[in-house]
Amino acid sequence: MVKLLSAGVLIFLFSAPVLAEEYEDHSGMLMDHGDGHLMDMAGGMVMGQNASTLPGGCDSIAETKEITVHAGHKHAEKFPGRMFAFDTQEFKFKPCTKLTVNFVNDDHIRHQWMMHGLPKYLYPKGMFHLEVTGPAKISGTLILPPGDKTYLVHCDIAQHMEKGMKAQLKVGNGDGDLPSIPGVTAYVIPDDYKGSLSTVMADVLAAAEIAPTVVAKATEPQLKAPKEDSFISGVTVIGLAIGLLLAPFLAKKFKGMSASEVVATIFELLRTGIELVVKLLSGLVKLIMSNKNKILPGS
Ligand SMILES: [Cu+2]
Repeated sequence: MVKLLSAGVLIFLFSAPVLAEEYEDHSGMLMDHGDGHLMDMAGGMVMGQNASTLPGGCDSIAETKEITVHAGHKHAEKFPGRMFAFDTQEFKFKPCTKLTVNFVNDDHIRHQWMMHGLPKYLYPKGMFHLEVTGPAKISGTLILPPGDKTYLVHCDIAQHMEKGMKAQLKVGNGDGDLPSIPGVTAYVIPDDYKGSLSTVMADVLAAAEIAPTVVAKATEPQLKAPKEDSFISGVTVIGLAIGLLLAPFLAKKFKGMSASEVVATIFELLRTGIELVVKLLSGLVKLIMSNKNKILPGS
């Protein structure tokens, strides 16, 4: 019983730090660098902060709103094929709203809330931007411009928007929808889930079995090719050799395939072939290098 209890206590002690994720709050740590640019030493950043200057066309602040937006991998789980996402993909506010965004980064990497297309006389580069390495919170305030317009909100860290961290913020009625907003609008490049992993792997393995002989035979004519500039170059010979060798195999393989499937298969075969050549070459280089190292100390 005592053993069981102590085991329970141990499990609790070890799981406590995992359960209670510490979120660093950057709001009180920021230093004002002017022009709405705030930073702290821990990597938190706010750009385009504006809590007081009315954009042209706004007579007064229409509304004061505050939102909390989470960013992280777990919010993308409901969007097949996406890696990152905000917890909300669409926002709507009245023109001239004073908006405070509390940005919570749930991941252990860097994320941004970056809004584009704002008037440049008020927001540097037309951006309002919150950025922090998580898990952490950071807050910023801006005053939305007048008029109906849809603004892009995204994370600009490489590939994070492409992988799902994209949203739209409509002021008034907005002026349309942006593409590839997870759960809101259609993807510009839809994911292709045709074929299971087992069929894809079978193709790769089949290609790998054929590739060695192709590479071995294709390199032969190149070695024997004459050095003078002839009409049929070494490259042509290799191309012809590969083509001739592959033709019967491809004809069989491509039976009943659509054009796009044929192209995909060709590229897959090429990739496998190139990978094999690279592997052979790097193996050769390693071999030469290791021999050199053996000889040098002795000589
Ligand atoms: Cu990100």
